[in-house]
Amino acid sequence: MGSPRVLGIVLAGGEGKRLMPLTADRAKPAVPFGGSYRLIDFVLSNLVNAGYHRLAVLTQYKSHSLDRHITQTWRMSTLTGNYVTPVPAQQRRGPRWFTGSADAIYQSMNLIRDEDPDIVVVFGADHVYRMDPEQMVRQHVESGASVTVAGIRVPRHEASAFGVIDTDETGMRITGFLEKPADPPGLPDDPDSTFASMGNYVFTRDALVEALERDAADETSVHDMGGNIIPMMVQDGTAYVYDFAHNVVPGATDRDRGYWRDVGTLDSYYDAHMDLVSLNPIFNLYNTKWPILTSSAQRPPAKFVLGGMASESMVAPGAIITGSTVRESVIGMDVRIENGAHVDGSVLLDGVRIGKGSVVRRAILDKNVVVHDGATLGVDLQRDRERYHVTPSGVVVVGKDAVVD
Ligand code: ADQ
Repeated sequence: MGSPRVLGIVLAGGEGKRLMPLTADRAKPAVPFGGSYRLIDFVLSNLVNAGYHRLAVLTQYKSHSLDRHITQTWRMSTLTGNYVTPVPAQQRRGPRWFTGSADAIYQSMNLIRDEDPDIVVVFGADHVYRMDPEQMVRQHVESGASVTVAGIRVPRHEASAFGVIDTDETGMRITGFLEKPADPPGLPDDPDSTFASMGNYVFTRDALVEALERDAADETSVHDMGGNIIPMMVQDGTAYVYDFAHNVVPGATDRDRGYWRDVGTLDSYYDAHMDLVSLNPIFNLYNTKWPILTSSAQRPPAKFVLGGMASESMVAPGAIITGSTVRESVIGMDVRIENGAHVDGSVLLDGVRIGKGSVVRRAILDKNVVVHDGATLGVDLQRDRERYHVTPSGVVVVGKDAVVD
Protein backbone atom coordinates (compact mmCIF):
# COMPACT_ATOMS: atom_id res chain seq x y z
CA MET A 1 0.00 0.00 0.00
CA GLY A 2 1.25 3.55 -0.71
CA SER A 3 0.77 6.21 1.91
CA PRO A 4 -2.43 5.40 3.77
CA ARG A 5 -5.20 7.97 3.96
CA VAL A 6 -5.18 9.19 7.55
CA LEU A 7 -7.85 10.93 9.60
CA GLY A 8 -6.70 12.37 12.92
CA ILE A 9 -9.09 12.53 15.86
CA VAL A 10 -7.93 14.47 18.90
CA LEU A 11 -9.81 13.76 22.12
CA ALA A 12 -10.19 17.11 23.82
CA GLY A 13 -13.30 16.72 25.92
CA GLY A 14 -11.64 15.93 29.24
CA GLU A 15 -12.60 17.92 32.28
CA GLY A 16 -9.21 18.14 33.98
CA LYS A 17 -10.57 18.39 37.54
CA ARG A 18 -7.11 17.94 39.05
CA LEU A 19 -5.90 21.10 37.34
CA MET A 20 -8.43 23.29 39.18
CA PRO A 21 -8.43 26.31 39.41
CA LEU A 22 -6.77 26.47 35.97
CA THR A 23 -9.70 24.53 34.50
CA ALA A 24 -12.38 26.53 36.32
CA ASP A 25 -13.60 27.98 33.05
CA ARG A 26 -11.58 26.36 30.30
CA ALA A 27 -11.16 22.79 29.10
CA LYS A 28 -7.87 21.15 30.03
CA PRO A 29 -6.52 21.14 26.45
CA ALA A 30 -7.06 24.94 26.39
CA VAL A 31 -4.93 25.53 29.50
CA PRO A 32 -2.10 27.94 28.61
CA PHE A 33 1.39 26.46 28.64
CA GLY A 34 4.92 27.73 28.11
CA GLY A 35 4.14 31.44 27.83
CA SER A 36 2.57 31.34 24.37
CA TYR A 37 0.89 27.98 23.90
CA ARG A 38 -2.19 26.01 24.89
CA LEU A 39 -1.76 22.33 25.76
CA ILE A 40 -3.55 21.24 22.60
CA ASP A 41 -0.87 22.92 20.44
CA PHE A 42 1.53 20.06 21.21
CA VAL A 43 -0.55 17.24 19.77
CA LEU A 44 -1.75 19.35 16.84
CA SER A 45 1.83 20.40 16.02
CA ASN A 46 2.97 16.77 16.11
CA LEU A 47 0.20 15.71 13.74
CA VAL A 48 0.60 18.65 11.36
CA ASN A 49 4.42 18.34 11.29
CA ALA A 50 3.93 14.70 10.24
CA GLY A 51 1.80 15.85 7.30
CA TYR A 52 -1.57 14.89 8.77
CA HIS A 53 -3.80 17.78 7.81
CA ARG A 54 -7.29 16.37 8.27
CA LEU A 55 -7.92 16.65 11.95
CA ALA A 56 -11.08 16.64 14.03
CA VAL A 57 -10.87 17.82 17.63
CA LEU A 58 -13.69 16.40 19.76
CA THR A 59 -14.64 18.92 22.42
CA GLN A 60 -17.24 18.95 25.11
CA TYR A 61 -16.51 20.44 28.49
CA LYS A 62 -16.22 24.25 28.79
CA SER A 63 -15.12 24.32 25.22
CA HIS A 64 -15.49 28.01 24.36
CA SER A 65 -11.86 29.12 24.66
CA LEU A 66 -10.66 25.83 23.15
CA ASP A 67 -12.99 26.29 20.21
CA ARG A 68 -11.86 29.86 19.70
CA HIS A 69 -8.21 28.83 19.85
CA ILE A 70 -8.66 26.03 17.30
CA THR A 71 -10.64 28.09 14.84
CA GLN A 72 -8.41 31.16 15.12
CA THR A 73 -5.01 29.47 15.34
CA TRP A 74 -5.36 26.24 13.44
CA ARG A 75 -7.62 27.30 10.58
CA MET A 76 -6.27 25.87 7.32
CA SER A 77 -6.94 26.79 3.74
CA THR A 78 -10.14 25.08 2.70
CA LEU A 79 -8.88 25.17 -0.89
CA THR A 80 -6.54 22.26 -0.17
CA GLY A 81 -9.19 20.10 1.47
CA ASN A 82 -7.22 20.25 4.71
CA TYR A 83 -8.86 21.10 8.00
CA VAL A 84 -8.46 21.23 11.75
CA THR A 85 -11.98 21.44 13.01
CA PRO A 86 -13.47 21.45 16.48
CA VAL A 87 -16.41 19.04 16.77
CA PRO A 88 -18.67 19.70 19.73
CA ALA A 89 -20.89 17.02 21.24
CA GLN A 90 -23.96 17.10 19.00
CA GLN A 91 -26.28 14.47 20.47
CA ARG A 92 -26.25 12.57 17.18
CA ARG A 93 -26.98 9.29 18.91
CA GLY A 94 -29.72 10.39 21.24
CA PRO A 95 -30.36 13.10 23.79
CA ARG A 96 -27.09 12.83 25.73
CA TRP A 97 -23.62 14.29 25.82
CA PHE A 98 -20.55 12.09 25.36
CA THR A 99 -20.34 9.57 28.18
CA GLY A 100 -16.70 8.57 27.68
CA SER A 101 -13.99 9.10 25.09
CA ALA A 102 -15.14 6.08 23.02
CA ASP A 103 -18.68 7.44 22.96
CA ALA A 104 -17.28 10.75 21.69
CA ILE A 105 -15.83 8.96 18.64
CA TYR A 106 -18.89 6.73 18.25
CA GLN A 107 -21.14 9.81 18.17
CA SER A 108 -18.85 11.38 15.59
CA MET A 109 -18.78 8.38 13.27
CA ASN A 110 -20.04 10.55 10.42
CA LEU A 111 -16.55 12.12 10.31
CA ILE A 112 -15.04 8.72 9.57
CA ARG A 113 -17.67 7.95 6.97
CA ASP A 114 -17.21 11.33 5.25
CA GLU A 115 -13.40 11.21 5.23
CA ASP A 116 -13.18 7.52 4.29
CA PRO A 117 -9.67 7.02 5.72
CA ASP A 118 -7.60 3.79 5.80
CA ILE A 119 -6.23 4.70 9.20
CA VAL A 120 -7.65 6.66 12.12
CA VAL A 121 -5.13 8.19 14.49
CA VAL A 122 -6.74 8.91 17.87
CA PHE A 123 -4.56 11.06 20.12
CA GLY A 124 -5.12 12.70 23.51
CA ALA A 125 -4.83 16.46 23.89
CA ASP A 126 -3.24 16.95 27.27
CA HIS A 127 0.44 16.11 26.88
CA VAL A 128 3.66 18.01 26.43
CA TYR A 129 5.93 16.18 23.99
CA ARG A 130 7.34 15.93 20.50
CA MET A 131 6.50 12.87 18.47
CA ASP A 132 6.43 11.95 14.82
CA PRO A 133 3.17 9.96 14.55
CA GLU A 134 4.02 8.86 11.02
CA GLN A 135 6.64 6.46 12.41
CA MET A 136 3.94 4.87 14.56
CA VAL A 137 1.52 4.64 11.62
CA ARG A 138 4.24 2.95 9.55
CA GLN A 139 4.79 0.32 12.23
CA HIS A 140 1.03 -0.18 12.54
CA VAL A 141 0.64 -0.84 8.82
CA GLU A 142 3.66 -3.17 8.67
CA SER A 143 2.55 -5.22 11.69
CA GLY A 144 -1.00 -5.80 10.49
CA ALA A 145 -2.39 -4.80 13.89
CA SER A 146 -5.97 -3.61 14.38
CA VAL A 147 -4.81 -1.08 16.90
CA THR A 148 -1.39 0.15 17.94
CA VAL A 149 -1.00 1.82 21.33
CA ALA A 150 1.91 4.19 21.99
CA GLY A 151 3.77 3.13 25.13
CA ILE A 152 6.42 4.67 27.34
CA ARG A 153 8.32 3.57 30.44
CA VAL A 154 7.24 5.56 33.50
CA PRO A 155 8.24 5.26 37.17
CA ARG A 156 6.13 2.53 38.75
CA HIS A 157 4.86 4.82 41.52
CA GLU A 158 3.24 7.08 38.89
CA ALA A 159 1.75 4.31 36.81
CA SER A 160 -1.60 4.04 38.59
CA ALA A 161 -2.65 7.16 36.62
CA PHE A 162 -2.14 5.31 33.33
CA GLY A 163 -3.14 2.32 31.31
CA VAL A 164 -0.51 -0.36 31.91
CA ILE A 165 0.66 -2.53 29.02
CA ASP A 166 1.96 -6.09 29.13
CA THR A 167 3.48 -7.61 25.98
CA ASP A 168 4.50 -11.01 24.66
CA GLU A 169 8.20 -11.97 24.46
CA THR A 170 8.65 -10.08 21.16
CA GLY A 171 7.68 -6.88 22.98
CA MET A 172 5.24 -6.09 20.15
CA ARG A 173 1.90 -7.76 20.77
CA ILE A 174 -0.09 -6.58 23.79
CA THR A 175 -1.16 -9.49 25.97
CA GLY A 176 -2.57 -7.53 28.90
CA PHE A 177 -3.90 -4.01 29.46
CA LEU A 178 -4.94 -2.70 32.87
CA GLU A 179 -6.50 0.77 32.97
CA LYS A 180 -5.19 2.69 35.99
CA PRO A 181 -4.40 -0.28 38.28
CA ALA A 182 -4.05 0.47 42.00
CA ASP A 183 -0.81 -1.49 42.24
CA PRO A 184 0.94 -1.37 38.85
CA PRO A 185 3.35 -4.21 38.11
CA GLY A 186 7.06 -3.49 37.49
CA LEU A 187 8.91 -4.63 34.37
CA PRO A 188 10.95 -7.85 34.46
CA ASP A 189 14.17 -5.97 33.57
CA ASP A 190 13.32 -2.93 35.71
CA PRO A 191 10.97 -3.48 38.68
CA ASP A 192 10.75 0.26 39.41
CA SER A 193 9.34 1.07 35.96
CA THR A 194 6.09 0.25 34.23
CA PHE A 195 5.20 0.34 30.56
CA ALA A 196 2.32 2.83 30.26
CA SER A 197 -0.07 3.81 27.51
CA MET A 198 0.36 7.39 26.31
CA GLY A 199 -3.32 7.51 25.34
CA ASN A 200 -2.32 7.74 21.65
CA TYR A 201 -3.73 5.08 19.33
CA VAL A 202 -3.54 4.17 15.65
CA PHE A 203 -6.48 2.17 14.32
CA THR A 204 -7.23 0.41 11.10
CA ARG A 205 -10.49 2.09 10.20
CA ASP A 206 -12.75 -0.98 9.96
CA ALA A 207 -11.40 -2.37 13.21
CA LEU A 208 -12.18 0.90 14.99
CA VAL A 209 -15.70 1.12 13.62
CA GLU A 210 -16.39 -2.50 14.55
CA ALA A 211 -14.98 -2.07 18.07
CA LEU A 212 -16.99 1.11 18.68
CA GLU A 213 -20.19 -0.58 17.56
CA ARG A 214 -19.55 -3.59 19.76
CA ASP A 215 -18.80 -1.33 22.70
CA ALA A 216 -21.90 0.82 22.10
CA ALA A 217 -24.09 -2.29 22.33
CA ASP A 218 -22.52 -3.30 25.66
CA GLU A 219 -24.60 -1.87 28.49
CA THR A 220 -21.94 -2.63 31.09
CA SER A 221 -19.36 -0.45 29.30
CA VAL A 222 -18.56 3.13 30.31
CA HIS A 223 -17.46 3.72 26.70
CA ASP A 224 -13.93 4.76 27.47
CA MET A 225 -11.01 4.23 25.07
CA GLY A 226 -8.53 3.13 27.73
CA GLY A 227 -11.09 1.43 29.96
CA ASN A 228 -13.11 -0.48 27.35
CA ILE A 229 -12.01 -0.32 23.69
CA ILE A 230 -8.32 -1.11 24.15
CA PRO A 231 -8.87 -4.00 26.64
CA MET A 232 -11.47 -5.46 24.26
CA MET A 233 -9.07 -5.36 21.29
CA VAL A 234 -6.26 -6.78 23.44
CA GLN A 235 -8.53 -9.74 24.16
CA ASP A 236 -9.01 -10.18 20.42
CA GLY A 237 -5.21 -10.53 20.15
CA THR A 238 -4.81 -7.81 17.52
CA ALA A 239 -3.42 -4.95 19.63
CA TYR A 240 0.24 -4.01 19.31
CA VAL A 241 2.42 -1.52 21.08
CA TYR A 242 4.59 1.23 19.60
CA ASP A 243 7.54 1.97 21.85
CA PHE A 244 7.90 5.76 22.04
CA ALA A 245 11.60 5.29 22.80
CA HIS A 246 12.04 4.43 19.10
CA ASN A 247 10.52 7.70 17.88
CA VAL A 248 13.05 10.03 16.32
CA VAL A 249 12.12 13.64 15.87
CA PRO A 250 14.34 15.99 13.82
CA GLY A 251 16.39 18.40 15.91
CA ALA A 252 15.81 16.59 19.23
CA THR A 253 18.62 17.04 21.75
CA ASP A 254 20.14 14.21 23.79
CA ARG A 255 18.33 15.70 26.73
CA ASP A 256 14.82 16.00 25.38
CA ARG A 257 14.66 12.86 23.22
CA GLY A 258 11.78 10.75 24.50
CA TYR A 259 10.33 13.57 26.65
CA TRP A 260 6.61 13.13 27.37
CA ARG A 261 4.67 14.60 30.25
CA ASP A 262 1.08 14.13 31.22
CA VAL A 263 0.37 17.45 32.90
CA GLY A 264 -2.58 16.00 34.75
CA THR A 265 -1.89 17.66 38.09
CA LEU A 266 -0.83 21.16 39.15
CA ASP A 267 2.51 19.79 40.33
CA SER A 268 3.20 18.10 36.99
CA TYR A 269 2.06 21.28 35.16
CA TYR A 270 4.50 23.27 37.27
CA ASP A 271 7.36 20.78 36.83
CA ALA A 272 6.88 20.70 33.05
CA HIS A 273 7.34 24.49 33.04
CA MET A 274 10.53 24.20 35.04
CA ASP A 275 11.72 21.67 32.43
CA LEU A 276 11.64 24.50 29.86
CA VAL A 277 13.72 27.18 31.51
CA SER A 278 17.12 25.79 32.45
CA LEU A 279 20.24 26.49 30.36
CA ASN A 280 20.06 23.00 28.83
CA PRO A 281 16.33 22.52 29.05
CA ILE A 282 14.90 19.08 29.64
CA PHE A 283 12.36 20.00 26.98
CA ASN A 284 13.59 22.36 24.27
CA LEU A 285 10.90 24.61 22.79
CA TYR A 286 13.47 26.16 20.45
CA ASN A 287 13.74 23.18 18.11
CA THR A 288 12.71 24.73 14.79
CA LYS A 289 13.01 21.42 12.91
CA TRP A 290 9.89 20.10 14.62
CA PRO A 291 8.23 23.33 15.70
CA ILE A 292 5.51 23.55 18.28
CA LEU A 293 3.12 25.86 16.53
CA THR A 294 0.68 28.42 17.79
CA SER A 295 -0.32 31.95 17.02
CA SER A 296 -1.38 34.65 19.34
CA ALA A 297 -2.36 38.28 19.08
CA GLN A 298 0.41 40.54 17.80
CA ARG A 299 2.33 42.20 20.61
CA PRO A 300 5.50 44.26 20.81
CA PRO A 301 8.58 42.38 22.09
CA ALA A 302 9.10 41.96 25.82
CA LYS A 303 10.84 44.98 27.36
CA PHE A 304 13.27 45.24 30.30
CA VAL A 305 13.75 48.69 31.86
CA LEU A 306 15.41 50.37 34.88
CA GLY A 307 17.60 47.33 35.55
CA GLY A 308 14.75 44.85 35.21
CA MET A 309 16.19 41.43 34.41
CA ALA A 310 15.21 37.83 33.82
CA SER A 311 17.45 34.76 33.73
CA GLU A 312 16.72 31.06 33.20
CA SER A 313 13.31 32.35 32.15
CA MET A 314 11.06 32.70 29.14
CA VAL A 315 9.27 36.01 28.71
CA ALA A 316 6.40 36.32 26.24
CA PRO A 317 5.79 39.37 24.00
CA GLY A 318 4.09 42.39 25.47
CA ALA A 319 5.59 41.88 28.94
CA ILE A 320 7.43 44.72 30.71
CA ILE A 321 9.88 43.96 33.52
CA THR A 322 10.71 47.18 35.37
CA GLY A 323 13.56 47.32 37.91
CA SER A 324 12.74 43.84 39.14
CA THR A 325 14.27 40.37 39.09
CA VAL A 326 12.81 37.28 37.45
CA ARG A 327 14.47 33.88 37.80
CA GLU A 328 13.54 30.39 36.62
CA SER A 329 10.12 31.52 35.54
CA VAL A 330 7.77 31.51 32.57
CA ILE A 331 6.16 34.90 32.02
CA GLY A 332 3.07 35.20 29.80
CA MET A 333 1.97 37.95 27.44
CA ASP A 334 1.33 41.48 28.70
CA VAL A 335 2.60 40.75 32.20
CA ARG A 336 3.86 43.75 34.19
CA ILE A 337 6.42 43.35 36.97
CA GLU A 338 7.14 46.55 38.86
CA ASN A 339 10.14 48.04 40.69
CA GLY A 340 11.80 45.98 43.37
CA ALA A 341 9.68 42.85 42.85
CA HIS A 342 11.21 39.35 42.88
CA VAL A 343 9.65 36.53 40.89
CA ASP A 344 11.30 33.17 41.40
CA GLY A 345 10.43 29.70 40.08
CA SER A 346 6.97 30.83 38.97
CA VAL A 347 4.54 30.55 36.08
CA LEU A 348 2.67 33.79 35.31
CA LEU A 349 -0.08 33.55 32.71
CA ASP A 350 -1.11 36.43 30.44
CA GLY A 351 -1.91 39.81 31.92
CA VAL A 352 -0.63 39.19 35.45
CA ARG A 353 0.44 42.33 37.36
CA ILE A 354 3.08 42.15 40.07
CA GLY A 355 3.25 45.29 42.23
CA LYS A 356 6.30 47.11 43.60
CA GLY A 357 8.42 45.21 46.08
CA SER A 358 6.28 42.05 45.92
CA VAL A 359 7.82 38.61 46.25
CA VAL A 360 6.40 35.67 44.31
CA ARG A 361 8.05 32.27 44.77
CA ARG A 362 7.07 28.85 43.42
CA ALA A 363 3.65 30.03 42.29
CA ILE A 364 1.29 29.61 39.36
CA LEU A 365 -0.77 32.75 38.74
CA ASP A 366 -3.65 32.41 36.30
CA LYS A 367 -4.61 35.15 33.84
CA ASN A 368 -4.96 38.73 35.04
CA VAL A 369 -4.10 38.03 38.69
CA VAL A 370 -3.05 41.25 40.42
CA VAL A 371 -0.47 41.09 43.21
CA HIS A 372 -0.56 44.37 45.14
CA ASP A 373 2.57 46.33 46.09
CA GLY A 374 4.53 44.61 48.84
CA ALA A 375 2.40 41.43 48.87
CA THR A 376 4.02 37.99 49.03
CA LEU A 377 3.19 34.53 47.71
CA GLY A 378 5.16 31.38 48.42
CA VAL A 379 6.98 32.98 51.37
CA ASP A 380 4.59 32.00 54.17
CA LEU A 381 2.87 28.83 52.95
CA GLN A 382 0.77 28.62 56.09
CA ARG A 383 -0.83 31.94 55.26
CA ASP A 384 -1.12 31.13 51.54
CA ARG A 385 -2.96 27.94 52.41
CA GLU A 386 -5.69 29.93 54.09
CA ARG A 387 -6.46 31.82 50.88
CA TYR A 388 -5.20 29.85 47.92
CA HIS A 389 -4.59 26.36 46.70
CA VAL A 390 -1.19 24.97 47.71
CA THR A 391 -0.12 21.76 45.94
CA PRO A 392 1.41 18.75 47.73
CA SER A 393 4.88 19.93 46.70
CA GLY A 394 4.20 23.46 47.97
CA VAL A 395 3.38 25.39 44.79
CA VAL A 396 0.87 28.21 45.41
CA VAL A 397 -1.85 28.45 42.76
CA VAL A 398 -3.99 31.57 42.36
CA GLY A 399 -7.06 31.48 40.08
CA LYS A 400 -7.95 33.88 37.28
CA ASP A 401 -8.58 37.57 38.07
CA ALA A 402 -7.83 37.21 41.80
CA VAL A 403 -6.36 40.15 43.71
CA VAL A 404 -3.56 39.30 46.15
CA ASP A 405 -2.84 41.82 48.90
P1 ADQ B 1 -6.85 9.72 30.97
O1 ADQ B 1 -6.14 10.89 30.39
O2 ADQ B 1 -7.10 9.73 32.44
O3 ADQ B 1 -6.12 8.35 30.56
P2 ADQ B 1 -9.35 10.43 29.82
O4 ADQ B 1 -9.79 11.25 30.95
O5 ADQ B 1 -10.37 9.58 29.08
O6 ADQ B 1 -8.22 9.44 30.21
O7 ADQ B 1 -8.68 11.42 28.76
C1 ADQ B 1 -8.08 10.98 27.54
C2 ADQ B 1 -8.24 12.07 26.49
O8 ADQ B 1 -9.60 12.08 26.07
C3 ADQ B 1 -7.94 13.46 27.00
O9 ADQ B 1 -7.29 14.20 25.97
C4 ADQ B 1 -9.30 14.05 27.30
O10 ADQ B 1 -9.31 15.46 27.10
C5 ADQ B 1 -10.18 13.34 26.31
N1 ADQ B 1 -11.55 13.03 26.76
C6 ADQ B 1 -11.95 12.50 27.94
N2 ADQ B 1 -13.28 12.34 27.98
C7 ADQ B 1 -13.73 12.77 26.79
C8 ADQ B 1 -15.03 12.88 26.20
N3 ADQ B 1 -16.11 12.51 26.86
N4 ADQ B 1 -15.11 13.41 24.96
C9 ADQ B 1 -14.02 13.78 24.26
N5 ADQ B 1 -12.78 13.70 24.76
C10 ADQ B 1 -12.63 13.20 25.99
C11 ADQ B 1 -5.83 8.09 29.18
C12 ADQ B 1 -5.88 6.60 28.90
C13 ADQ B 1 -4.77 5.88 29.71
C14 ADQ B 1 -3.43 6.51 29.36
C15 ADQ B 1 -3.49 8.01 29.66
C16 ADQ B 1 -2.21 8.72 29.24
O11 ADQ B 1 -7.16 6.09 29.21
O12 ADQ B 1 -4.75 4.50 29.40
O13 ADQ B 1 -2.40 5.91 30.11
O14 ADQ B 1 -4.54 8.62 28.90
O15 ADQ B 1 -2.23 10.04 29.71
